Amino acid sequence: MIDLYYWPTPNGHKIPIMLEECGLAYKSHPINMLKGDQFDPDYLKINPNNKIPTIVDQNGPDGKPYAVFESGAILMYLAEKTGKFMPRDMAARYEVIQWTIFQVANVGPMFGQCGHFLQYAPEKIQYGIDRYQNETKRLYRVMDKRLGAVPYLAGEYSIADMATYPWVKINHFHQINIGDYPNVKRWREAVGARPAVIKGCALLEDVMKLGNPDKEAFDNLFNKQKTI
Ligand SMILES: N[C@@H](CCC(=O)N[C@@H](CS)C(=O)NCC(=O)O)C(=O)O
Repeated sequence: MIDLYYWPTPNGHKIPIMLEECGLAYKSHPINMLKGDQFDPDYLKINPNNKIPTIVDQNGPDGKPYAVFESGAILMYLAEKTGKFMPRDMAARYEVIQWTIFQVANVGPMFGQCGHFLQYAPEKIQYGIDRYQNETKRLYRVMDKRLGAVPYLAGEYSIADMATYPWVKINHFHQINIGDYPNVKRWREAVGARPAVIKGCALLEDVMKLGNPDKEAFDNLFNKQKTI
C-alpha cells in the first residue's frame, strides 16, 4: 500500500497518474495547502520542503515503510519499484531521466512563475510576466521540436510524459495557445485520452479551482516562507 499525500495541482496530479498506470493500491491523504497543512510538523517529517506531493511506501526497501518527496524522485521510485515506464536499458533509461528532469527543473518552475505573475501577483509586474512567459513559450518550442521527432518525450510513453502532461493541460492558465504548438497538441491529446491519466487527474479535482485564492489561502501559499 502506498500512502499518497496530495493536493490536486499539476505537481500533485503526476503521482496518482503513475499509481493508476501501474495499478498500485494507494490511499490518498489530502494536504490542503490553502489551509497550510503543508506546514504541519508531522507532514514536514516526510516532506521537509513543505510541498506536495509525498508518498510513504508501506512496503519499501527491506520491507520497511519509506517516504519519498519531490515528484520526479517519486516517479522514479515507483518506476523502479514496478519495472514500468522507465526502461532498464541504460540509454533508454537516461532518455526518460533527462526528460523527467527537464520537467522538474524547467517546466515546473518556469510555468509556475508564469502562472504566478499572470494570475496571482497582487501588482501587475510586466517584467516578471514577460520573463516567465517567454521562458514558458521557449519550453513549449523545445517540447514541440522534440515531439515532432518522437511520439512521447522519451520516445516511448514514460514517467516523463506523466510529469509534464499536468502542466500542459492548464495551458490557458499561462495564456498559451496550444494550436501554436501542433506536436505538443497531438501529444497532449494522446496522453490525456489514457484512462489512468483521466482517473489520476480527477482525484479531488473538485476542491481546487484555479483562480483567485482568498486572503488566508494566499498567505498560506505565498507568504509563509519565513515560518520554517
Ligand atoms: N519540486 C517540487 C515542487 C512541488 C510544489 O511546488 N508543490 C506545490 C503545489 S504544485 C506546493 O506544494 N506548494 C505549497 C507551498 O509552497 O507551500 C516537486 O516536483 O515535487
